[in-house]
Amino acid sequence: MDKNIEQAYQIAREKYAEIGVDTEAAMKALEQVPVSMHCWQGDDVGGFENVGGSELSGGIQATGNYPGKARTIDELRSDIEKALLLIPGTHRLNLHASYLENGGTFVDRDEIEPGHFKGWIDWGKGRLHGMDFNPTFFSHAKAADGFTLSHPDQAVRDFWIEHGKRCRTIAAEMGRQFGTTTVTNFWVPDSYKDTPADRVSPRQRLAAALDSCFKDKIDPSVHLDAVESKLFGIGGESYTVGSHEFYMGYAVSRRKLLCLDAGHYHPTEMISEKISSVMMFCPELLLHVSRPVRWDSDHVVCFDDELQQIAKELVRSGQMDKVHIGLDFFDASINRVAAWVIGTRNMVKALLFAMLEPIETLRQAEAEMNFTKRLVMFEELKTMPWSAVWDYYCLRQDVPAGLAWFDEVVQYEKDVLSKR
Ligand code: RNT
Ligand code: ZN
Repeated sequence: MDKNIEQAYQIAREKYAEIGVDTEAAMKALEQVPVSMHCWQGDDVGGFENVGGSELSGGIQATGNYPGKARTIDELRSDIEKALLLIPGTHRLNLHASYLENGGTFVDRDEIEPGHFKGWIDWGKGRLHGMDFNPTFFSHAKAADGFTLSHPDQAVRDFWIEHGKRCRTIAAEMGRQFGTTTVTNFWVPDSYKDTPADRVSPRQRLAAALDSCFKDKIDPSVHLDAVESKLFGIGGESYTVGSHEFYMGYAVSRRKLLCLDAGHYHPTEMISEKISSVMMFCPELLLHVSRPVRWDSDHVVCFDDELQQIAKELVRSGQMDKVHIGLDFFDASINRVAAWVIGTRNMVKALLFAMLEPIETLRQAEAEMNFTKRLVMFEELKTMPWSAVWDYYCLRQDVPAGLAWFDEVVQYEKDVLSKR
């Protein structure tokens, strides 16, 4: 262990002890929290349904053309392995259905089976805490007019319902194989570019279609369903069928998980503010931690105010067992492995920062209406030596502290990515 990091940690430990915070307990708690890293940062959401990936549609966009994008499942796995080696803790992988292994023969969305994901599961065992899953309701001919589960044509809806059902079967198999619950997240792009004449019917169709998808009961210890709302997408600016109100109501009435994506609200609306309410009324919570810049731009997650607030809300809830933390960003303008590492390390770092909060003292000040003390403490906590605890945690978890992880990514780019 690096002597400076060790010494800095000892000092930090004492400083935190002075304010009643146990750094060892915080690190122990942190170890228990897996983050679900999304596969789609590695290939700009292209997937492997078609050779070379599919053209991205559904109102989401990956911009940039940084060299070295994963072109095959093996390349993607190799990139994920590299990233995971640089992130402290044991984490999960979040897969989309379009990342199936079809052996080179096209398999349509209504035909996929657990076998198409066996390679992923076998590869993930021993590496991952588990896997999460997503039906892919975009980048497909049957979603070309912007509608899937709420499409007016029953045949189109049935196609997508079948896809949703099959995804749950696949996900349940993942949950069984890993021995941890797989969360399957339903996000559909269904939306209108311009003002609709009928806002009601698509929503009624979406609710009915989701009910059909979720008809079969699955043991919650292996599988849970989540639904994700959105404000608008590119080309669907005026009306999104699955709005926040729609899914909040749906999740509460059907006892499903609600997925809060940090980029799916009005620019000044923060998901950190929503977590406490959602957790009161939904059985569990899924997050898509992302970073919106002016819109749902899916920038790499930074250690910014909102990320810190999100982590604090989760930790303060005291219900981490009911929270599933997923990431959702895709930046094709920088080294993609670095993007994963930056965003995922930031998420873990923010959780540690939150776990180093003397929450009882803060709660007490608040209960006594001592808002001065509350603000004084919040401000002082920002410059406590939490980064010394972070560095120490990284080393204890056998991953590089500080900038050293980046040297490894640079080397990987030289040896592997630049040859693609
Ligand atoms: C789109 C949603 C959705 C996707 C992924 C790829 O706006 O955020 O979660 O980003 O499913
Ligand atoms: Zn999302």
